[in-house]
Amino acid sequence: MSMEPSSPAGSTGMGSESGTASAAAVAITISNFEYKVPTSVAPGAEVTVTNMDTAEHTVTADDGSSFDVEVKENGGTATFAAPSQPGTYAFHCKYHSNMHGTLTVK
Ligand SMILES: [Cu+2]
Repeated sequence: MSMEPSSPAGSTGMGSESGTASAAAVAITISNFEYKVPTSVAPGAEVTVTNMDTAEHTVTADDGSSFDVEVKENGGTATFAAPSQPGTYAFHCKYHSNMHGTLTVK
């Protein structure tokens, strides 16, 4: 019973038809101590992070300044603005040093 359906609530569409916020809204999901990150996000896009784990996590840019949010456990969310400069931004969790991800802005 631990397998999730592959696409529970439309964060993976390639711009097919999903309504209002066309290019801006993107989502990162944290579950099982792993980040699930979109392939890329637009510069300055609003990124919503949802934490499905039972431990609190953070999304903290390795460069220490691009973004840094804490995300409460059990479905908590946090929002940050993607960097305005295109590039590849590595990030990590402050609490779990084995958690890493990459945000590609372009
Ligand atoms: Cu963590």
